[in-house]
Amino acid sequence: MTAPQRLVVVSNRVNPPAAQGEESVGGLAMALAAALKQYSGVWFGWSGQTTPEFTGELNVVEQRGVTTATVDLEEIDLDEYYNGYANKTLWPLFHYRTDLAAFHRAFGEGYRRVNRRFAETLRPLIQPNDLIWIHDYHLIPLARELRRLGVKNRIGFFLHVPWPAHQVMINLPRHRQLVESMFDYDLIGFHTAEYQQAFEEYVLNEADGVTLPPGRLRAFGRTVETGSFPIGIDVDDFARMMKSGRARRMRDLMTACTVFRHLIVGVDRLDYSKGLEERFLGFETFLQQNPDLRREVLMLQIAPPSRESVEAYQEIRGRLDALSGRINGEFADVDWAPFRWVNRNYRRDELAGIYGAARVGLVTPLRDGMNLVAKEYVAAQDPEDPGVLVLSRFAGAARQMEEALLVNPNSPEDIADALKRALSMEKAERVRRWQALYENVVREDVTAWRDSFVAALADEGATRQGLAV
Ligand code: GDG
Repeated sequence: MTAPQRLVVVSNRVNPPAAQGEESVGGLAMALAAALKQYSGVWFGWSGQTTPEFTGELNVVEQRGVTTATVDLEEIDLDEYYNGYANKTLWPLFHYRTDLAAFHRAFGEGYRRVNRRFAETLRPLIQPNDLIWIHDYHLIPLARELRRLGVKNRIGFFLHVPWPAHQVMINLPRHRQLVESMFDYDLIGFHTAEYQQAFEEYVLNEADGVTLPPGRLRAFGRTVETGSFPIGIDVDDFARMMKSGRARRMRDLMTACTVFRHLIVGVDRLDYSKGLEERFLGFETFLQQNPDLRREVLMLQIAPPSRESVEAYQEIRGRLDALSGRINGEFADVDWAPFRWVNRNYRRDELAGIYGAARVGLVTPLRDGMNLVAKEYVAAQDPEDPGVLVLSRFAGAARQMEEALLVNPNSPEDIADALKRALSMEKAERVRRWQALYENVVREDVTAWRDSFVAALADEGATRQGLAV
């Protein structure tokens, strides 16, 4: 594909992929880096560092063919914007945890300030024909700030988390202002049609909006195009990784330590949205209800810590430590324990090996924009003898992965039933379900996601209407 335009990617953190063999940062970073190579351009965001006083000084680096431009933020920005409005207000709210959402004016001010700072720092890098692609809930009002500075380029936004139902969204103070700022984009992408519809419902109900088919919404005197673009994994890279020495060794190791037993695996960032407590209770219920199967399973939950400076994340760790201890205390024997709870980060190739050795992939978030672990688990299976994916119906991935065993992640009994069913499933059914799942993982991979979004954003036929610039 020849691409005349440059792409400017903006996200809170900038993570170009590491060189082959090193620990890499995941499919999304790979896809964005690949997009930048294809289109040329720049990836802009926060450096991850703080500075006593914001200067807007850019650190521009060429890393493995990708140009990154990063900026330091002040400590107060970190508190109010990143740990504050992004991770204590929007993240819990968009994951339906209104009980955990903190609403402080200072957070909102910090969020606006950082979005303004990002816009002012980014502005000089933008050339007239660039496509600008902004990512995620940290940067929702960035287009508005860029428009204020006179930027007329096409700007797209992709939301990696769910867009919540209307009644949940209106818990946010000044929700209308936030949504109004989204009408400065040309294109807004969601993972699923359900989130897209929830956004539309908000706009129709709260902003007297109207729908203008296909996929267009008019409100606040402006028109925006919306679409669903389900993100996927880098299937080719994953297949290469599965063949690596480290993946094979890890697979062999896990197979060796589960002789005569089936491995059930969960891999998640340690986050309350991932349904870990309910999952642990589901496994405990399974052990209680199936004494005859107890010695036939080992559950491994890998959960590297994340966002450790947010209190809700510290608290969940304590509760999970206690629960895992209780499960092993209740069911372990002198020569055997049913549960392994591991709080560290593994290399991606090692994770691939672990997935490959597991008879069950247990992926039960209470809410999740998409969930890439479900797709990685499927990609890692042996086509001749695949394992079974047990998946929350509240993950965006459930919309594409209906051949998984779909469960209500809030119900330990539902999880226990699905585990029993997965463990006793005949090979023919496992193969049939896996084939359908794998087909989808391959078809809707990260390249398809990237290309369909960029094509929609670049679509010259879609002219911006009513922009306030
Ligand atoms: C957000 C949305 C959406 C996990 N542990 C380790 C490790 N991981 C990797 C997994 C997977 C990634 O992290 C997690 O991706 P998810 O999609 O499951 O979840 P979030 O981090 O919450 O991502 C989500 C996604 O954005 C993309 O739009 O799907 O809904 O919440 O790739 O493998 N990677 C390594 N070591 C670990 O220990 N290396």
